Amino acid sequence: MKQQLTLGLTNLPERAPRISLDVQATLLTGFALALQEQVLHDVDAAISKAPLRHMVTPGGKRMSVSMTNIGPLGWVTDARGYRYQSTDPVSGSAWPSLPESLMNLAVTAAAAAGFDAFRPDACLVNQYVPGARMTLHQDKNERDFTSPIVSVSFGLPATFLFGGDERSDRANRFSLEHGDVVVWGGPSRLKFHGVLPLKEGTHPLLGRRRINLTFRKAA
Ligand code: MD6
Ligand code: FE
Repeated sequence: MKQQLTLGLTNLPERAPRISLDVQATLLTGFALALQEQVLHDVDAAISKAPLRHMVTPGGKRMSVSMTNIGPLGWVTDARGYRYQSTDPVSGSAWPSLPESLMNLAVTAAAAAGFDAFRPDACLVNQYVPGARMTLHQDKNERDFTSPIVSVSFGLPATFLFGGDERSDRANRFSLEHGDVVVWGGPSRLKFHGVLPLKEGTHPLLGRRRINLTFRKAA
């Protein structure tokens, strides 16, 4: 009887520790949980130096996701286009430096997915509130496509779309939850991907938002 009760409580649908999204694209479920406290503290500190802001696409659209950067290079978009630069256009100062906790998370996750030599020089911070989304896109402003991208999710869950080589290719859907890490590279590096509008909710640690960190080798 006791066992049945215990089973009833613990028998929730568990997610596999590792889910393959595509060739050399791996979801490491919960990989960032062990490091979350220091990482989230360090991300907060960086955001206080280089605040989150809604950037504008070259076509003039204000993005629903607010962004900032940590590390030697930061991804920006404005009327002049998409690019990486070493300074924050809002302050004119260098982006906050990449703390050891973040570097360590990116390097160990990449290695766990089979990319041993990954050393990021950029970390883009994306903040979603309910309703915010990221339309299908490719990440192709980096100079180095041989390096993977390491993507870390915290806060509210999101539905991630993972498509093909063409925008019109059918996209598979995956749930990204607090602590999940996706590593992708090799033949998957330039696949179209996006995030569906964030659903309403409140996360115990982060409240009404989702934070995504993407580590890249940009230069
Ligand atoms: C996000 N992620 O998860 C958006 N890009 O909020 C991305 O656009 C992304 O997760 C390149 C590689 C991994 C990603
Ligand atoms: Fe992307």
